[in-house]
Formats: sequence, structure tokens, C-alpha cells
Amino acid sequence: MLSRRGFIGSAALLAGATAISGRAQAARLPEAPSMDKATMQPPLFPKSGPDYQPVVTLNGWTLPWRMNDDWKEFHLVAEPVVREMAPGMKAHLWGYNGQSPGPTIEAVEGDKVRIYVTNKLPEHTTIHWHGMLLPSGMDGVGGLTQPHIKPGQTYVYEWVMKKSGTFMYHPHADEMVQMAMGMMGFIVVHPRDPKFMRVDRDFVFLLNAYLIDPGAYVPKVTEMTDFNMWSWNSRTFPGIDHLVVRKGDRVRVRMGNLTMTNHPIHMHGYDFAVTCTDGGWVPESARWPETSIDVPVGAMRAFEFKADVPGDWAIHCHKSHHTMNAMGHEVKNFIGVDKRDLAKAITKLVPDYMPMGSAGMAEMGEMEMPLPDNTLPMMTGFGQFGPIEMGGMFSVVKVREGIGANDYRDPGWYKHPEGTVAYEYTGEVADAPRRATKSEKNNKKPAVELKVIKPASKSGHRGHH
Ligand SMILES: [Cu+2]
Repeated sequence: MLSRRGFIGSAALLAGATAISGRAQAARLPEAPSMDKATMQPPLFPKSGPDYQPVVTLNGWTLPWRMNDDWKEFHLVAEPVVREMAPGMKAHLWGYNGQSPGPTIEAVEGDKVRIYVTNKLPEHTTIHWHGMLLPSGMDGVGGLTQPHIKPGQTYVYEWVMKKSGTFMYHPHADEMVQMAMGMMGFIVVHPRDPKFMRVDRDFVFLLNAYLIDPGAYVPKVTEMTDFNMWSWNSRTFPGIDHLVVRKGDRVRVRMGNLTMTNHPIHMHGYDFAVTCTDGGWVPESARWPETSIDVPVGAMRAFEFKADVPGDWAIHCHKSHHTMNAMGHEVKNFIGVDKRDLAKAITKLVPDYMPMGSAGMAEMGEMEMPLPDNTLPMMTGFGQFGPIEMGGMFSVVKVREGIGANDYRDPGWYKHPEGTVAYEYTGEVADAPRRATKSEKNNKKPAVELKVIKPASKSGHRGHH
């Protein structure tokens, strides 16, 4: 193919190159590495500059950088990506450098950073550096602080990392679409003093949400409330990495919320305190103990604990609909209804009726329901004692003795010391003492009111909110 460049002489080419040369253009673009895996990559330890404990990104990775004089240079490429949200389900999202979310950017307080952003999307974009203190013109608000980055263009952002802390990046251009498609990433700025707020393990993830109909691959971007995929770093349980921790380690977990609702993140087995927000470090005198941390919309929270109790500790959003995957059909509540006789009667009225959940919905955790391709079961995942009956925003903090420093490999399920697991009572149960109800006293059967609800609409409740 003949390019325009083919027609102009080398002298003209040189003149052209000179005309566009500026601070950044003089240097060759830094490499833009791409990631093809959705599993946690080892942390990137600093090779020069102040020492710090690097973060690990759940189901993610840290963007390598290069030094150019005293500038730390990164290259982000905004592009369509295919993200495996959990084994058996892939989503066609937009992200950065091969994945959604994009790679985590790590720097040190005082660093001069230069971030190249190349747009390979079909529409314009920008990147806003959430929580960052920087010159107004580097803030990344399309139309307000800069022209939009058109498809094919590369823009350069330059600033000095004024303070350490927990930040994120996302577009400030066609946000409804671009954030609903998965465009976001984490930024961690480490303190210049390696001893300040030092921890042994530092986990990061973003809370995000999608509406992807069963069998579909692309999120519906106009949805405001009724999402059905509640994810951490665009992964849902059982696809979310475990947080592997060595006994005795001081641990930090940093979360940012780019969904449209709050998420009370609850961790079992410990109490802890928020030590950092996107506004900065929380002074010790201002902290209080919690076991759930509510992460508001558009905010970041980091909490810390000393991992002194080994075990498999659940960590999850406490909104129970957020620990489930997509439901593609109407689900009615049949709790308390004995469906054995009822099912026959209903099947006459409703041929496609499937009796489900007469004793709760737990049976769905084991049941192999017929599902469309590329659709995750609503509740799934197995532990050493059986089905965990979860989906969505759920993972496990695995605190173990005897693993190496910075070893994040899955140690398997916790081996509970003898006598420390809840156990079945095997004594006499037939005549367990129980107070009689009024109807039982009168020797009548308890009254149960039955209502048959015909699943008329196929387009009913799709998700959880
Ligand atoms: Cu939630």
C-alpha cells in the first residue's frame, strides 16, 4: 500500500518530524505490554529508587515502566478486550493492554510520571486520574481540560506524584458506555519513606458491575440499576483469586468502587480499620474497628489487619444479591411450599414449570440446571465440605503458617486442627424438647396458604440490585 509518506522526500520528512517534536515526541514511545491471562501475576519489585512492598492485583497485573532520564514512563492502550469473568464465561469488554480492568500503575511519592495513552477504541476517550493531585490540564476530563483522544491518537500525561496513597484511573469521556464496558484501573503511590505504613502483603481490586444477558457476550451499557454480574476486577466467584496470606503478616486490602451502588465488604475472622481512602492516609487517632467496610460509589477504601489467625476466611459483599451470578429466568419464592404434590398440579397449568427451592434456594448450588452457552450458574463454587453456593463478589482469605514471604500460590483448603470444626449432633433427636404451637395444641395441622404464581413473563427480573 502506498502511504502519503511514500511521495514526500526524505528532507521533507525530516522537516515534518522536527515540526512535531516536543518534550515527549523526541523519545520513542515506550513499549505497551499486553496481558493474555486473567490470573494474578507476581508483584513487580522496584529495581531502582526507594524500596517498597509492591501490590498484587487480584486476577491482574502491574504495568511495567521504563526510566527516561528522571521520568517514569508508562504506556496504556485503550482497546476492546476479551475477559474471562470466571471459567465458562467470557465477556467482550473494553479495557487497557489486553485486559479489563487495565494494569495497576505503581509509583513512589515524588516520582515524575509520564503516561502515554493510545486509543484503539472505535470512539474517542480520555483518562482521568481519580484522586490524584495534579495540574488541571492533566486531569483528563474530555472537553473540559483537554481535547478528546480520537481513535488512533496517542496523548501524553505528565505530572509529579505529590502524595502517596490509593487511586484509580478511568475515562472521562462517554463514561456511561466506557465504564459499563470495563475501562478502569488501579494506581498505587507508595510512600517515599519505605518504613511509613509498610505492610507485608498489599492486595488491590476494583468493584465493578455488568449486565450481560445469559448467553450474551457484550454488556448492556444503558442499564442503571439492574446489573447481574457483580465482580471484582471483572471476575466473579469462583473466578476471583484467593487472597493468600502468611500467618503473622501485616495485610492491606485496597478496594475502589466504580459501580453505581455501594458495597459493604465484609471479611470473616478479623476486625480491622480503614487506613487509607482516595483522600489519603487515615491518622491512627481517627480509625475505629469494623468487620464490614462500606465502599461508596466513586470511592476507595483500604483496610489493614495482622494475620494472626490461620484459616479460610470468607470475604464478600454483604448485599446478598451481589454474591450471585446472572439469573436468566423468573425465580419465585417457594420457601415453605411442599412442592412434591404441588408440582404435579402446577405442571398441568404451566407445562414449563420447574419446581425449585421449596426449602430455600441452596439446592441450586448443587443442581446442574440447563444453561445457555457462556452463562455462569447463579450460585456455585465448591469448598472442602461441599458447594459454597455463592457467585459474584466473593473470595477467600487464606491465612497459613509456613508459607514463604511473597508466596501467593494457592495453599489449598485449610487443614482444621482436630476438634475445631462444627460437627453434627448424633444423640437422640426424635423427641427433642420443643414448645407446641397453638394449632398443634388443638391437634390440627399447621395452616399453610398456597399461592401458585405462573411464570408468565420471560423478560422479568434479570438481575440483582
Ligand atoms: Cu455489593
